[in-house]
Amino acid sequence: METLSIPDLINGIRSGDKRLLGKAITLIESKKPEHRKEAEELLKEIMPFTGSSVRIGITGVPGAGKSTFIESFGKLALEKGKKVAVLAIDPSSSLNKGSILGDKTRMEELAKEQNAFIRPSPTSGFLGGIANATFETLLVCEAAGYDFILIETVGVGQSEVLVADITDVFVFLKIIGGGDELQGIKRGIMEMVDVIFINKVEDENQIKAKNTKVELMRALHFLPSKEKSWKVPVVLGSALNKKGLAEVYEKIDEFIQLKIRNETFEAVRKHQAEKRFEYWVQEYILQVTKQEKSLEKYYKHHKKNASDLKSNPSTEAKIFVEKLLKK
Ligand SMILES: Nc1nc2c(ncn2[C@@H]2O[C@H](COP(=O)(O)OP(=O)(O)OP(=O)(O)O)[C@@H](O)[C@H]2O)c(=O)[nH]1
Ligand SMILES: [Mg+2]
Repeated sequence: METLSIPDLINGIRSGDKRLLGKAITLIESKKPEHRKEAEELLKEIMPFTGSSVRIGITGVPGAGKSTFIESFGKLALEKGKKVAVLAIDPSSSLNKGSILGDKTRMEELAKEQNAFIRPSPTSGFLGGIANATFETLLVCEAAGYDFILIETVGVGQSEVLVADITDVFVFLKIIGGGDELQGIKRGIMEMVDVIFINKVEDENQIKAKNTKVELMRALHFLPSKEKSWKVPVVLGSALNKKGLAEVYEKIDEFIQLKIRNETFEAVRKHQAEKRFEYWVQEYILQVTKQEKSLEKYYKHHKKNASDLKSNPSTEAKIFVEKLLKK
């Protein structure tokens, strides 16, 4: 790896050099402690240039059309003079299965654009977890001047929660049929969404799509509203044929404006940052522990006591932390 000073890297990022942006992200994703140190330095320096993008999470069952939607939506944003970065979050990724660059074809148009940047999901196992790595990547993209950061959830399960912890607006892509009308509701996604897009609505399934919309609206009606005065809109369209995307764009804009008026935009971001702080405190305690043999021995000892199922894990944790503090 070529050696670049952190100031060089920052200048490169700020001047729109995508290659150096990629390098900075690789640094963030690195497991090596010395890289982490550099990453911290980089993040510290770029903080003043972050915060100004709209952070959008996109979820939906596999095959719902998330990547296609991102490509079409991204191009629309580019037409409006915006810069677009695309990231993916995949809590299960250890191999490169199904992540956004795994199938290049679906975003290749966007990837060619000067004002677009696409980064596949990081692989697991690095310091800080997937959500934190994705968040830090998002920060560097903001410092590079991207106006929209689109994050595709890959895989099912906790990815929605992870993405909700780092974004401002959550878009749920729904497809008609397959008896899955209530799927999102069952999985608790309906409580998290801000905008719903029913995708693949084309000539032959207009009526079905309208029925799905009615059902969704009915379901939404029974849920407490997440944002004061916001009625979750259900937009019909086709990501492939670029239908309905302008409406989603508008709804996202309206939603962000409302959050700013309600003073929840910044409040939510602050709350998210607090959660990350708490996470990192735990992470660094573990790191300090691993650096010192005697501490690591205690750590393993108390962990073992807990895993023997005879002692209360919280008691064991407390004893360990007390020992740590005495050090
Ligand atoms: N007819 C039609 N097909 C679409 C539309 N949007 C996406 N597709 C197709 O649906 C398939 C899946 O699309 P993707 O965009 O890869 O879906 P995804 O949700 O990103 O899938 P995963 O990342 O694998 O979870 C592809 O064959 C797309 O061409 C649409 O609006 N209409
Ligand atoms: Mg995809």
